[in-house]
Amino acid sequence: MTQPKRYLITSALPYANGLKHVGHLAGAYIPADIYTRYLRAQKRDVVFVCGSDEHGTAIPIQAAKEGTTPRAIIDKYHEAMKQDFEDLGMSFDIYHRTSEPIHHETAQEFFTYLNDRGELEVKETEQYYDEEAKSFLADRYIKGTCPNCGSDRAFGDQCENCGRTLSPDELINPVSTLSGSAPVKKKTSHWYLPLGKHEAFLREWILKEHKDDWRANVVGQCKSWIEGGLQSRAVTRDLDWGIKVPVAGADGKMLYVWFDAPIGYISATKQWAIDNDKDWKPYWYDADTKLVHFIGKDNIVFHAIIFPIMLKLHGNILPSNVPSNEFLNLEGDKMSTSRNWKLDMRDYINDFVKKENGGEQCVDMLRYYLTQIAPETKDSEFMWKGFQDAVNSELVSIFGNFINRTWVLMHKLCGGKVPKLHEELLDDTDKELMKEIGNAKSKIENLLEDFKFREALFEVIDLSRKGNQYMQKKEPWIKAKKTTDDGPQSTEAQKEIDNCLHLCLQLSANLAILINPFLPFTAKKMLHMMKVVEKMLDWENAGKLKLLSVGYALRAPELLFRKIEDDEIKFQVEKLKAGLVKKEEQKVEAPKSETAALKSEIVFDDFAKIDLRVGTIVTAEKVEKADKLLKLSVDLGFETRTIVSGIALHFKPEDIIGKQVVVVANLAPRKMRGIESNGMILMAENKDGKLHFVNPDSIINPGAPVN
Ligand code: B3M
Ligand code: ZN
Repeated sequence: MTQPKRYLITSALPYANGLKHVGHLAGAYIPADIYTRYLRAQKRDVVFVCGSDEHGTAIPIQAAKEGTTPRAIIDKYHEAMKQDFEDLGMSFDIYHRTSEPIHHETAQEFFTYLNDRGELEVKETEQYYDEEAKSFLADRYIKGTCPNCGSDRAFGDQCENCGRTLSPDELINPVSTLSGSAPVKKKTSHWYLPLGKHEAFLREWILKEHKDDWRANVVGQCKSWIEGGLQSRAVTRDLDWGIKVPVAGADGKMLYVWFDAPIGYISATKQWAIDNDKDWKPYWYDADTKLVHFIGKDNIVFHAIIFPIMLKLHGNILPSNVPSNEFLNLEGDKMSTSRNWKLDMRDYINDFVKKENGGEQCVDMLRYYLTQIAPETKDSEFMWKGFQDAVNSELVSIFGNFINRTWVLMHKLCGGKVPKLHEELLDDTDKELMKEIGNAKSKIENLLEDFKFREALFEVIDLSRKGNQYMQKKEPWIKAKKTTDDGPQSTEAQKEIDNCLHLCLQLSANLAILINPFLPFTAKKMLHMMKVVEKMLDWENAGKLKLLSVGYALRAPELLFRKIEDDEIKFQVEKLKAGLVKKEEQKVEAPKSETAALKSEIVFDDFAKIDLRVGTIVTAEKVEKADKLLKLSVDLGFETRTIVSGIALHFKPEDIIGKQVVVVANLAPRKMRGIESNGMILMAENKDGKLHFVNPDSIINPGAPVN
């Protein structure tokens, strides 16, 4: 593997409109932090940037809610988020903010560069305007009735009740949230980025070059977008909060937040370079830089399609990878800020990390659990009981226990010093353990380079498990009885004890190196116990068996992790339930049947039993010896399903990847040709007998309900 010369790692810039929850942390921050810490331990040239996203309508809306100014909102939440990230060990080289002048200049220069070269087009359209407030209305400022579910909690971009993505034009009885009056249509011009012009590039770059090294969910979503037809996207808005469009006469127009926010990665790098007397340019212009964006799945198109087009037009490098995570649910339900079903980072810090509650070890406990359940390929679930189990039966009972036993026995049986290794006495069990230590490094390294953090962490814990098994087999405490029975000195038994503890100590040093990217506070504590300097944690030391020198005196054992008690878990679950804001009771009316039913009539309850969802086909292949069947994997947002479908005579597998379909998602599984099919895809049959997909008229989130 040839190494790139340098790395630029980014985590999505969170909106400065509120505190962020652990779902965010698991998605875009912890994985990036693990990766960066690993690269640093490898002594690679790496810069890790993040910062607050301080523009967009989310900010003035929050300001209105809190009865204050947008400026006050960003100042408040920027500081709060920065602190939370710091408390949870995120090791950004810079945590910047998009309200800084350097960012405004950078974003404006970017826009001007593209505009001057004719890469943007200006178009006139009609948009909703509030005559009382004298203001064009951003999507979020228009409320109305949802055309889909009839709820009156629908906004110009999305219905809060059913989750459907909307455009302002679809709302029934639109009302301005600024003045409460009905908006009128008014002409306005905006700058657009024509994505369609770049289709060939995207096909080549994503669907060919990166089809294997990017995650399937990312490639799948991009494919859906590309196949769905790439529309021009407006990159400016009529707003009074944001970055001014740098064109004479464009008063009242701001850059769209999704135009400026990713440029925030560049301005953060510039600021970092100023602060550290470095040159920022190679990080964004030199092809030998590996740029990696860590994000959540709702940000995929912006980082994998739109921003890369902007970067290409601007002469910058493109991302090498865009590892995106799916969503993290909480105790069986979607995390939601509006319903207050969430665990804020700040709440975890207050309840666990504050000194009296456990301190830094609790940071590592959360980092551990969130990595173990990371929604890398599908949505996953934060369960308080699961957190307790992960801490008590893995961190405490396996990893912590191994380290603790090693230290206690070393003090008891080897005088508190690293004992000698008597090579002539090494048996197969010893050699096996030595081999495992040697192998772990490359195993974990490969997984980390592949962004498989869950598996990598599993390997580290597994190595400590092997340490426990080794010790259990060697039973130095039994041998110790022998030394005292036969006289204390230089017996064969003592030599065996020495060998066992010597190897356990070298393994402990290795574990400190390997756990460091994941649980940095634990690694630090282990360094302290070993009385060695941080340099030992250099990744190149992993796999070595002479990290601790013979005769070196080590400190007394300290427990690495405390247990999580039942009442702590109970308290958290109750707190969560008590805080839940109930969804408004929503009346759902039965649709009237207009055509005479061919099948016998059913009541609404029968219909309501069927759970229809929009899915995206991610893979498709022929089923052996069954010419009508295709085996599909379909992304349903919350999970990816295998579905066997009788459509092989109508479609070639390669032609349907990325297609959106409607899936009967709660159909009992059934086996077809030995393959378990979990659901059914709706197809319409034309009178010529040809099958057609039934699908939404524009690309929407996989998992969206069809009602
Ligand atoms: N602030 C959206 C989000 O927090 C947006 C990310 C920007 S990354 C450049 O999900
Ligand atoms: Zn709705």
